[in-house]
Amino acid sequence: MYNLASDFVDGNVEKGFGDKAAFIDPACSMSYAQLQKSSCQMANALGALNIKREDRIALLMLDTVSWPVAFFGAVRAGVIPVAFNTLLVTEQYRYILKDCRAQVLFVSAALFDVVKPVLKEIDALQKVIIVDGEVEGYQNFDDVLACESETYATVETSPDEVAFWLYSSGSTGQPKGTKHIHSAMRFTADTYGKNVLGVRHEDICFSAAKFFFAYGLGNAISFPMSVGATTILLPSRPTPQDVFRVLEEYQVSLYFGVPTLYAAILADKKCAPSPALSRLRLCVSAGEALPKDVGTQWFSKFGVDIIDGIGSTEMLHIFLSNVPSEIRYGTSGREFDGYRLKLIDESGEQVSIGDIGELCVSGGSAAEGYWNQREKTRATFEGVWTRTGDKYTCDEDGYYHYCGRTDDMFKVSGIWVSPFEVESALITHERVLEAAVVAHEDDAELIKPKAFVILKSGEGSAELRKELQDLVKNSIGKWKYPRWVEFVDELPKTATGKIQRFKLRG
Ligand code: 3UK
Repeated sequence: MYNLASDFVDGNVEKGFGDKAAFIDPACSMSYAQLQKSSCQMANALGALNIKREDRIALLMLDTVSWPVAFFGAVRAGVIPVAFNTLLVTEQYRYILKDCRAQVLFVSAALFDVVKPVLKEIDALQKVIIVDGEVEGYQNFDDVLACESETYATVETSPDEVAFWLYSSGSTGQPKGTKHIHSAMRFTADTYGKNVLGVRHEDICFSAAKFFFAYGLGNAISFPMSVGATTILLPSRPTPQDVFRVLEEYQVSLYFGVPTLYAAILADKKCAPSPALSRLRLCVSAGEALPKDVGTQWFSKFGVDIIDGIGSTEMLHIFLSNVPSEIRYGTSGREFDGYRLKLIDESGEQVSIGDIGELCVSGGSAAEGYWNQREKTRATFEGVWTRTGDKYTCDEDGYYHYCGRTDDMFKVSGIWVSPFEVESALITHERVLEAAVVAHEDDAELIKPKAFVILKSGEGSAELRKELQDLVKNSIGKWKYPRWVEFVDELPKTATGKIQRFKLRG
C-alpha cells in the first residue's frame, strides 16, 4: 500500500519538520503540519460532499497555498484531482470539464468568470467551490474546510492506482487527460530530484512554471517535499521582473524556469547580479530547448549554471538532462539513473551514433495512459517504452542534441502551440482566405509563431495585422499569437493539399 499524501505530507511531519514552512505565497505561509491538517479537512469535506474514491474533482486554481491543500486532500481520500491549465479560454474549459466528468470544481475567484458560462451545461458537476476570494451564491474553500475535522484515515491506495490527472495537448485534436499513478512522484524525486538536482532539506525552491504543468508540479511539490524543503509561490503571471524579485527577496537556492524567461531576464537591465542572489546554487530549464548562448551568458552574468533537461506530461518530469558538473550547453544532456533511452527510425530500429531518431524513454514515472483515448494511448505507450514525438541525435559522448518534433508542434515559453490551431483561429477572420503558421526564431534564438496569410481580397495593413494578432490572443490563448504576419499570394502545398510548412520555415 502506498498513498503519496502519506509519503510527501505526513512523512515530513513524522521526520520532525512539522513547523517548517512548506509553501510561502504572497499572502501567507503554510507549515508541513498545517498542510497535513488542512489536507485532512479537505479529505473530510469531499466525504461530506459524497465524493468517493476514484471520483474526480477539478482544480482550476492559481498557485497559492490552497493548491497543495486541495491536491493532497483529494489524493489522501483516493479521489482524483485533475489539474486544469489556468490560461485557457471558456470553450476549452467546456471540453475538459465534460471530458473528465469532475463532480466538484475548485476555482480561484480570479478565474471564475472564464468558466462561469459553461457551468450549467456540465451534467456531472455537482458543486463549485470558490478558492482565494468570494463569489456571490457559492461556498468559499476556507469555510468549507473550517467545519471539518483535522484528522483523517488516509485511504490505502496501491502504488499502481491512479492518483491524479494532468491534461496534455497534442498536435491535433483536444487535450488528453493523462493518468498518473501514486508511485510516479516518488520515482521522479528519487531519480531526477536526488541524482540530478541533489535537492536538499535547506533548499528554497521557486518554479516559474505553475503547479498545473507537470514541470511545475515536480519543481514545486515533488522535489522540495521529498526532502522537507520550502517552496515560494507566485500566483501572478511570471514576468521577468517579478521572477527576479522573488529570487532576490526569498534568497531562492533552486530556480526552475523556461528558456524565454532566462532570455528575458538577461535582456532586462533591472535584473542585475546582486548579493541577494548569493544562495542561488542551481537553475533548471525545460519545456523547450535552451539556446546555448542563453546558458553561457547566464553563467557569465550570474555565476550559476542552468541545467537543460527534457521532460513531458506523459513521463511526469525530466527524464534526460544535463547534470551540474558535466554541462554541455546546447544539448539536453545525457541519460541518468532511473530512465533508459533509445532513438529509433521509422521502422522501430535503433539508429547509429550521430543519426536522427525519435526519442523513446522507459522509466517508472510513465503515465498509465490517456483517459478515453485508446488509439492515442496505444500509439504513445508501447510496453515499457514511451514515444516522445521528439527527434534527437546522440553523440559519441552520450549527449543528446534536440532536432525538433516529429510533427509540426512547437513551444513558446514552454507551452505548446499547434500551427493548426493558430491557423484555424486566423481563418475565422472575415478577410482571411488561408493561413499557414510556422516556428520562427526571434533575435534571442527563441521560437515564436509566424503566420503567412492569404487575404480574400485587398491588401494587408498594419491595422489588419494587429487585428489578426488580437483575434488569436482572444480566441485560443495569449501566448499563441503570431509575432510576425506576412501577407502572401499563395502557400506551398502537396498534391493532396497539405500545407508544406517546412518550406516556409527558412
Ligand atoms: C518539449 C523540450 C527540447 C519536447 C515538461 C519538464 O514540457 C514538458 O511537458 P509537455 O508535455 O511537453 C513535452 C515536450 O516539450 N521539451 C520539453 N523540454 C524540452 N524540448 N528541450 C527541452 N529541454 O518536445 C517534449 O516532448 O508540456 C518539461 C518536466 C515536465 C514536463 N512535463
